[in-house]
Parts: sequence; C-alpha cells; structure tokens
Amino acid sequence: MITIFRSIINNQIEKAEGTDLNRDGYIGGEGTESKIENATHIDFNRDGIIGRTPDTYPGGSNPGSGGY
Ligand SMILES: [Ca+2]
Repeated sequence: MITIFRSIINNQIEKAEGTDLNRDGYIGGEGTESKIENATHIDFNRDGIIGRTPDTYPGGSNPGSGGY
C-alpha cells in the first residue's frame, strides 16, 4: 500500500520535473492502459504496440518526447 502511494507521488513529481526519477523508463509512470496491454498481450488502443514504448532510454533521457 505504501509502495503504491510512493509510486503515485513519484509519478506526480516525474511529470512536474519531466525526469524519470525512478528510472523505470517512463516519465509519470507507464500508465494503466499499457499495463493492461502487457498483461493481456492485446493491443487495445491499436497503436501497434503492446504496452508503451519507454519515455527514456538506458544511457540517457529523452525529455522532449514525454507526450504530456
Ligand atoms: Ca519513472
């Protein structure tokens, strides 16, 4: 429960800062839709991708592509 709470806080800060603070590859979290797609392996939003491509990449951030 505390982990979920901290994750929400972290994602709020990530969106505000535009930085992937916890280095999970997503600024502001992966998103519910992406998690459902990963769990079911069904492309619900028909973007051709199961889940969502990371906002950042190992070795460097890409703050211009957050899409928010
Ligand atoms: Ca993150």
